[in-house]
Amino acid sequence: MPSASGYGGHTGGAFDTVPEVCMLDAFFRACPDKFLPTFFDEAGHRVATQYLRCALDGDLDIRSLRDYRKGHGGLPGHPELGMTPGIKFSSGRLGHLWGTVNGIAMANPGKIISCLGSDGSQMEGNDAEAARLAVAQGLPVKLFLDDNDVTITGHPSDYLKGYNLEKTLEGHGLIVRVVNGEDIDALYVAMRETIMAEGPTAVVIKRKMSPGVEGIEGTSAGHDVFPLKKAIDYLSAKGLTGAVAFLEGVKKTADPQSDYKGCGPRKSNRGAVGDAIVKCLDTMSADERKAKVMVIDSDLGGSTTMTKVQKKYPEIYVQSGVMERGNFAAAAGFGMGEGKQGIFSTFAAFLEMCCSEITMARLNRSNVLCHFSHSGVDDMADNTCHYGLNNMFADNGLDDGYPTNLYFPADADQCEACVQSCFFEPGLRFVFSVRSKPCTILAADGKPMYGEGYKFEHGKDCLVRDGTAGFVVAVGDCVYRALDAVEKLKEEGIDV
Ligand SMILES: Cc1ncc(C[n+]2csc(CCOP(=O)(O)OP(=O)(O)O)c2C)c(N)n1
Repeated sequence: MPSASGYGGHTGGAFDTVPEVCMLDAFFRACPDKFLPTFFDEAGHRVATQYLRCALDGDLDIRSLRDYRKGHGGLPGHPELGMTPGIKFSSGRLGHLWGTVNGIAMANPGKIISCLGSDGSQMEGNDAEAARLAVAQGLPVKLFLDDNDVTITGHPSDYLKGYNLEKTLEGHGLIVRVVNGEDIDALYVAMRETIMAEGPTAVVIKRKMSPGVEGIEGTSAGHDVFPLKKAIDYLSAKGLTGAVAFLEGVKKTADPQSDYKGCGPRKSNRGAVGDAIVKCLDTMSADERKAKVMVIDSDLGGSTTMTKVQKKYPEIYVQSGVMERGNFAAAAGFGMGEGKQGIFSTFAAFLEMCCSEITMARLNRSNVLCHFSHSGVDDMADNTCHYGLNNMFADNGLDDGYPTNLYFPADADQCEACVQSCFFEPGLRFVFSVRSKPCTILAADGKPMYGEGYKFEHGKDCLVRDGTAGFVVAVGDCVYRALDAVEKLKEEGIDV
């Protein structure tokens, strides 16, 4: 559906965990006094199963499932308490739920609490802390972890060698069972045993991503929205002609406003950041690059376009896991010497996670260039947990003279000029971009404002249009919308 409608984002094996959800449901119904009957899921992107449950429980009109991920449809890309009838918790930032589930267990003595999870979510440091607390307190928390060896950028067994869910959790003191998730009988036995055991326990459920979907099974393509053709092939093979007809009838979404006055073509800001970083690296010798620059991602290198660097200069690129704090700290550590720099990237929403590490990087006088993409709310089929609302948190130091600069360029041209200008500067530099493609800002003469000949000047405001009746001040992707408004007002004789 999202692929057909154009609403993007990760749905991540949305229905892969249905076997364990059905069994948990049976346990909840069989022994209602023993369980808190909530299907907590720390991998919030699998929310489609949650919505299906809401509909089956009668909380949600089944027809509304067609609005999944649609703007204002009430069924966003991650569960959000209070937004969708029947949803009982918020999730969507990986690694943020197990700790909460521990507290819920403490608040509900005598009840067993379950938490679905994933190999991606378990990479977050928070889960290690939650594991220690659950073991120390003997909490009856039961984890069912979909270990499909797939995250957004690939297979953890390739890029995060040594990562092993079973050993990690056992090391913390949990009793762990490992099972093939597609062997339903074995899954039942493991789930029953883990429920019957005392204290915190886990079942590591091995299965391929999107089992049974030809061309997608076992690949990270299953994490994203399915290409329409693959979905149609899958449904057709099962004879589900009604579903196929529905999908074929879904219309692509588009910005209802097609023309922005004073603006040129849309170009990707986040793509421009990746391109500009590559161009800056091009100017260095191979030895210098290797000695002075380290680029690290957090399983979102494709989205933040840092994979452009990975493709051209793999020797300075570290493909890393869903571990923003540790990855940022590594970038800061690498960038601790004069002339050295670490380059870090993820979504702007997750900047909030790194605030303390940013403070310590500042105190260590590190040189870090960060690209926080998907800032704000523009073109996001996601919801509050994925909005990049707190970019200013990066500017969280005292005015101690150590440079910390935040840049939110207006269009792709300015992005490129901005990165070129700050790349070789010392200190902490944060470049923000959006998911969608903003329009190019045109000068009053109709030429690109930040095109050829433009030089980005740090700390200097740009006058896009002059006027006499008042001011409009805008930043980032707001500039092209503000320019459109200014041009329309000028047409009406209001000269702002
Ligand atoms: C804190 C945080 N960092 C990054 C993301 C973006 N993200 C969403 S899903 C995902 C990978 C998830 O892998 P996994 O949980 O194993 O899901 P699967 O691919 O198996 O569906 C990432 C990095 C996020 N939601 N939260």
